[in-house]
Amino acid sequence: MAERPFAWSDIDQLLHSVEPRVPLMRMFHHGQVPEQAYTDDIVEPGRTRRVFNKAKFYEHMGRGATLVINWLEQHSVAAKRLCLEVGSFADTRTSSNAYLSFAGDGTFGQHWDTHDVFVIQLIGRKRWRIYPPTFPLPLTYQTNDTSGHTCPTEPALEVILEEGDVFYIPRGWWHHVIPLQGRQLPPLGGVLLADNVRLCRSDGGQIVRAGDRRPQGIFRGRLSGQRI
Ligand SMILES: O=C(O)CCC(=O)C(=O)O
Repeated sequence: MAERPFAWSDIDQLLHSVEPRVPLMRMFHHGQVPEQAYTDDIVEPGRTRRVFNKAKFYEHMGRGATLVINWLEQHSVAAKRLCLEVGSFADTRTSSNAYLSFAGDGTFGQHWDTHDVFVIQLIGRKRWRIYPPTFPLPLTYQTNDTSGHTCPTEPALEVILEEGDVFYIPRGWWHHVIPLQGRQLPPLGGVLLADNVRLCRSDGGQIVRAGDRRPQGIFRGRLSGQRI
């Protein structure tokens, strides 16, 4: 990747300019953390504005919480570019969520998603454990928590995603994500949600699109770094 598509200054800017309100921003730590636990409503001339309470925010994050920013592309040109790049590659609609963690045992436990996912590791590193589907190609309402299924014990794959890695997971594959420390900056993962992705494969480190079939499995590639 020629340059970071998303820098810490983008996050600073976003956390400063966008009000931390559900559903745009949510904090998770073994379940959803109430907004009041890390934000304040301040009275300004003519309006009340919600802002992060820095001390409480860093306390939660330091203990292992994750901040999830939904529909990131609505607030960040860099994220919009990534959505366009992946959407044009996969020939599908995309939207994006970002997962910011400093430490801890992950945002969610083992789960599957009902949409295809392109993970882009934006900053730092995360470990992804992937397990085979027990309910292949679930529809929107066929979520893991209502299914009665349990995650297989043996992962099909374990990968550490580094900055610039792109990782594709078809819907229905179980996964569990852990932020890794040890570098200068805490990890930030971007997840692009995609509808109806066609078969993709990784070819010598490059992602290529191949044919007009359903996705067959997971793959890992690199961001092209090209600008749209
Ligand atoms: O990066 C993360 O912390 C969690 C991402 C995830 O599990 C998901 O998008 O389904």
